[in-house]
Amino acid sequence: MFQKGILTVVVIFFINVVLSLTATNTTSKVTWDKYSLLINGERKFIFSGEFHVRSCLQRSLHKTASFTLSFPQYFRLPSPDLWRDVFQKMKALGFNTVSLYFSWAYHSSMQDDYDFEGIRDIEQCLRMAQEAGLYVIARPGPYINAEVDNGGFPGWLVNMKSKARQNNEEYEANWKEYFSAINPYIEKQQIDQGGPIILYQIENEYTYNVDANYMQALEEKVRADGIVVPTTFNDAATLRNFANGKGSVDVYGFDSYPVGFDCSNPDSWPLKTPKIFRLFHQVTNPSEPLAIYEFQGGAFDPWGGPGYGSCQQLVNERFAKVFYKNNYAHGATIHNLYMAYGGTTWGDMAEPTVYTSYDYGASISEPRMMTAKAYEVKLQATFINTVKPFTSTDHCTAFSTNLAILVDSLQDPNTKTQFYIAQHLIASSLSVSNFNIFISTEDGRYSIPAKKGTYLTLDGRDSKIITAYYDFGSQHLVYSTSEIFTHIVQDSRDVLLVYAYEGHAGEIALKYPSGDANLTCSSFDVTSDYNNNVLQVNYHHPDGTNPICISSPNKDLLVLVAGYESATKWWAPEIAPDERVLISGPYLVRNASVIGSTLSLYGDIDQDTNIEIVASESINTITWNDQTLQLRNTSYGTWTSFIPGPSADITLTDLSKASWQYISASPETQLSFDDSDWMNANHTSTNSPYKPTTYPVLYGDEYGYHYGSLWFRGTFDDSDSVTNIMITASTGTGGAWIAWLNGEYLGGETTPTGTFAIDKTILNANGKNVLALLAWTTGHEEDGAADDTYKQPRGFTDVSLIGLKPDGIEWKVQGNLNGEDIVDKIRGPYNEGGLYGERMGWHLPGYPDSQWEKVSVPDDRNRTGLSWYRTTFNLDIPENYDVPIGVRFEDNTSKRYRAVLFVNGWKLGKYANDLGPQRLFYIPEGILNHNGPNTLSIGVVPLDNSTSFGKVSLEAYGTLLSSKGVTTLVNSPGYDPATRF
Ligand code: IPT
Repeated sequence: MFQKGILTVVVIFFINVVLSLTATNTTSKVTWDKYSLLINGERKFIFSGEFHVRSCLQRSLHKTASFTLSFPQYFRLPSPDLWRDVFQKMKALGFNTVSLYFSWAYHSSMQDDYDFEGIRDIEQCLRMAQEAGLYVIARPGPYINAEVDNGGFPGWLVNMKSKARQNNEEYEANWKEYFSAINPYIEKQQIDQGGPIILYQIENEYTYNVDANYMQALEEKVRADGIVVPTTFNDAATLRNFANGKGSVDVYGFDSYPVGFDCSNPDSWPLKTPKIFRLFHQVTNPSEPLAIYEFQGGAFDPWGGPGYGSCQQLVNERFAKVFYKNNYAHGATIHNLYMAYGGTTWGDMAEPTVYTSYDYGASISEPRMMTAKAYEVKLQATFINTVKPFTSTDHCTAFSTNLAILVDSLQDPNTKTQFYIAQHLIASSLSVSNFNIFISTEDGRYSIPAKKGTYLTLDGRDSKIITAYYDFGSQHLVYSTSEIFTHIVQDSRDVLLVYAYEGHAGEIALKYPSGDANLTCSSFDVTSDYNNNVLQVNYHHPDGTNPICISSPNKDLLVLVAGYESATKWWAPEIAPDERVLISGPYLVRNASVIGSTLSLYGDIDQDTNIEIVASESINTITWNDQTLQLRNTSYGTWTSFIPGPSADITLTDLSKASWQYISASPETQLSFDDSDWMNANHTSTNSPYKPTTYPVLYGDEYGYHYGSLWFRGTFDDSDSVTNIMITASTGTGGAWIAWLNGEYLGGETTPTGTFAIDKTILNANGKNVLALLAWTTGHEEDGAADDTYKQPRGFTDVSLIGLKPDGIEWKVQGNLNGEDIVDKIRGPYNEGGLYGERMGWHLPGYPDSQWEKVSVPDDRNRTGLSWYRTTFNLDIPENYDVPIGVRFEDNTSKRYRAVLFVNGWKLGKYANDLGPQRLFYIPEGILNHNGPNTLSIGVVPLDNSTSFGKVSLEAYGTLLSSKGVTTLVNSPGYDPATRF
């Protein structure tokens, strides 16, 4: 058995070698081998093979380059200038790559019709990523999941007879149409053409019901379209799909979400971090780097869920500490966080399980603000960027003195630098553990920390990377029990910044073979000991950052010892490749540059901020956002200064005092309404695998209406015998529907079925009767299992009028104005649904609403049916301020109503007063005019017969003095009567 196992591994290994050697059509600018990606012919981090590794039990693989994260789906931030802001923030946090989904649906409302302009300008998006200094992993699908409607398939695909994500002619013609439209943009932005794209993902988590011929066909098309960067694939888990054999990709990887998606128990962690990755990699694709193409960066939250605050807590900075470091311990060198910035699932883009905000509890919050996790990610990414040997290591065994602690050790075969990654064996453990670890390096064997009575400490849910046998600047580090943030060369001395939680003991050992070293500037309790050429320094991590100056015969060293909180405030922007300066204090340091003797810093400030700067002594002027700073010297050779925080008085219009226009908005419910220009809903069969119980088919998609609310009107005349109406709707989780008969409210339901006994007095015996049905939909399902689930209908599957003669009813249907041939090409397919106000353009700036009734909001009147409110307000946010603003709804949550929120014509919120959890809706600057007039337009959909409408207010998420630059207004066309009919 054992031998057979070995044989299998060996055979798989050789197959892999052969396959990677035979890979063709790829650019020489991005290649790979078992160690790493090579970009532009060079390993990002150099090491020289896997041999001669003393003390390593297993000789393994890996390591390089990319520490990546998933953006920001450009389609979730409809304001292109803010893409730049998010990219720059990601770069500042230490990422070097972003992974970008492209959404088929976002670019195609109608077959054969593609749009890559304005907010859909992916070329601009890719350029901005590159300008920010990021590589890109392109993930165009065709299927993307991503909690978007249809998993990214366009609405029109729903009517396909054939199965999606399988090899068949109909689907193939469709995805080829899309690939032919999008691939030219991706092709041009590949690295070999000077662009940022280094990898191209085929499909997405195509893991169940797979058809290798389909994968193969996608790859052939991609190559035929001129894609020359390596192809990748993200398996849904460690399942080996398309790692080898037909349809396999160049660099296989997998996804992992160890705490799942239930944010309602935000402190509940699994007992263990994933333990399989290293072994899985060795068995599955040992000739490629270990790639985790999606690792948990947050979680999504459903309608009625606990809200994104809880997801932020579930996937908090502690999670990032423990679980990301565990991945590194397994050898992951392509490590992509999903998401790092979530954004907004605006309009009708969402699939049913998520609501408008897609904050995701990610590192950068929906309004583009920093979180505690962002700062933790910065600590890790800066370490990875700085300490090169970490990117090329073999795995070794290591031991601690505490059975509760698991230690993985890694060694770079070239430099012999070692890393000991310590975590609690029980990942969820809350206990604090003290321990020593045994290390064995070229310097010797040690039990660290060496100082009696001190220990390495791990708090509950904590993990540390301990570095040993490491050369930096002119120093040789024997080991450090404090974690390294970064190090720089400051002319005549080296600077090392280390951190741990406040109060933890730290011990640094440095080799000074040519003589003793002295401590010259320590302002806190530090002891040292020089023995056998090794200087051992001991201290406890303080509340702030304290210096230890070491003057030695080789080169002086400043060690900055930080407590965790203080460490998170340090930034280490590059001023040249691998040359950094250090700045402590600011909310964000976007970038830094040196020209002559001036250091120019750009960043954002949230409050009065004391800063400290470590940079070359040749610098004599330091500017912050182009303002010269007053500098003071510290006794230990750094500068301090002060940056005044935001001082502008920012008051937002009080909308409860504003004048609003009001109109009732559901004429479709009335018997007299003229629906003669509506489409007949008369299909007696459907391609959908989800067949209705009653006919005709009352699915919006069937008639080309794919997004948002849908109206169906059924007219019948021999009505005197109708006694009951039984209805089953299919609106999606969190959806709702309402029925009216001859203008009388029958009921509004949040469950699929409803039965209404019909009071004869409502009916027009021997006259015309109209049953009007409104479906408030929450989008189409995804197709994660490749089984056509995305074709679940939106509309009604069963409308039974008990007592009506067969075929006694004629149906009409109405969705968004003009169906697939959308009227508003600028805002695109997700912006409008089928509500009367949406069809009439009541959401658009400039709609002539002066004849509407003047009211104030909250509006206490009880009313039947839908209504619409409009108001305008001005903003005057001062220059250089970043003040993300949202619209908040507040009401008694027992009132059952839904609302659509439009700002300047853009649908930026779908609100469910009865469900929540979202009550504050982010309106991105650019859509929101921060210096001028704005139009707010709200359609209210009461589910009950009478409902008042609650409070609406403007709210700032924060106030930053910012270097993000000017955000240009997004083209937001106003009302044009010629297009509305
Ligand atoms: C993974 C998808 O690839 C991604 O698009 C997104 O939907 C993510 O999940 C959850 O937010 S699928 C994985 C959970 C099996």
